[in-house]
Amino acid sequence: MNLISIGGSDPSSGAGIQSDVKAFDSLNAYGLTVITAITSQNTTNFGIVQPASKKILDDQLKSLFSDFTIDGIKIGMVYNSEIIRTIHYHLKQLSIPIIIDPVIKSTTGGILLQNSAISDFKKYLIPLAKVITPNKFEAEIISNKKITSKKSLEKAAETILDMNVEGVVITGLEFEKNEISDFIKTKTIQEYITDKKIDKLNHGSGCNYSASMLVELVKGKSIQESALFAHKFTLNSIKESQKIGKGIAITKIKKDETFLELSKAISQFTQIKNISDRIPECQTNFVFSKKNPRTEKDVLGVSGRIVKAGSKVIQAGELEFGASKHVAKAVLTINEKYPQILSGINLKLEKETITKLEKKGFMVKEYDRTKEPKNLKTKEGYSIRWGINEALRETTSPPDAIYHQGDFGKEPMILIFGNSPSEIIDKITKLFL
Ligand code: PXL
Repeated sequence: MNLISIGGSDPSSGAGIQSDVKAFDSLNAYGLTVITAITSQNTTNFGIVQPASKKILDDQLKSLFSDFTIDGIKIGMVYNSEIIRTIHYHLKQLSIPIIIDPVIKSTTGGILLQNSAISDFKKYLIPLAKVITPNKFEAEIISNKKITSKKSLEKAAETILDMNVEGVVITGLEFEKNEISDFIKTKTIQEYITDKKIDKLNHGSGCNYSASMLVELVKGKSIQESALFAHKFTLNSIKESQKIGKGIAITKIKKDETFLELSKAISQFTQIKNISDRIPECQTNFVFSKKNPRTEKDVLGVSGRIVKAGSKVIQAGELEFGASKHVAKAVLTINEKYPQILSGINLKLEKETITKLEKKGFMVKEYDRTKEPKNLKTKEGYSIRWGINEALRETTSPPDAIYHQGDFGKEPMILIFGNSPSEIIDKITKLFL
């Protein structure tokens, strides 16, 4: 995947095109850059801005388009009207995903978009975007509406949506103390993603958000899914941020797709309608293994499991390698025969689930726990290995699900497997929606 970041140079590499190249690289995309302006700044001060001339901007864009297949574009700092119009000229015919992060001011106070350029920004740039990701301050300026409540926020998002974009994500909202939310609006959905706030003043989080969201959009993911991924990616980059200079911390991206993928899928899982009805007495774990796992320590799971809390389902602990025993053991066992299977989840066994799985064309296998050899029953962890191997006998491709009807003191259970957590979410969505 080849992506262009059109934006300013930040010599501290905390934001701007330098930060985007790092974000793209961490997600296995190739990052190309078109520099709109050179800034001088560090982690304490914002210095001066030298905008690129029309001539060099033109030529950078031509050079890239004449050589590479471009799959997606992110636009960040554009500074003035001439730059905006030049970008518009080169991008207006494209049909690839374009994401705009409408940066106006830096955290350290630098001007990234001149006041005089705001009307051209709205007229020429915003309509090129599939998605635009302003923070609250930027959304206020673009929509010309003060945001003081959820209601006024939603109105502002609607105004921006009417500028001919498919989606607006307003990031970094703080309605409740210690919480941070992003608000997504498209023609069909309106939704908040909320997490615990990580209280770290940082440089680079907005850039990380839009860069990671672009990668997901280019993969063909929906705006909603891409935003959820970007939300997790960004929070993680803030969590990992480091004080490299004397001033504010710079976000850091830990290359761990296992973590991000699972975290995103768990969020999706907990939001499925009436999913609490599918959680067994012993609760649920959802796991994702590294490739070629050897032990449970190679398998990421939820330390406190995914639990019922009234009619809601919540993730009751952090994601940790080695956090799951049973579901991890099942995935390790199936992975020995089918190395592509890396993810699994356990759900309450219901007749209806099996009928539906079969009706949808999924491969379902069963084992009978009452037939388990007595000498294995007493050995911790051996039962699952035995059962999964029983169910896999005579299979030549991996089953989508394996279940057992219980035994004395053992709750009936179904496990759903997949190559990745998102594949499992696809299967569950097909089943229960
Ligand atoms: O984070 C927004 C941003 C984007 N681009 C450049 C920047 C900044 C913030 O400082 O300097 C070049």
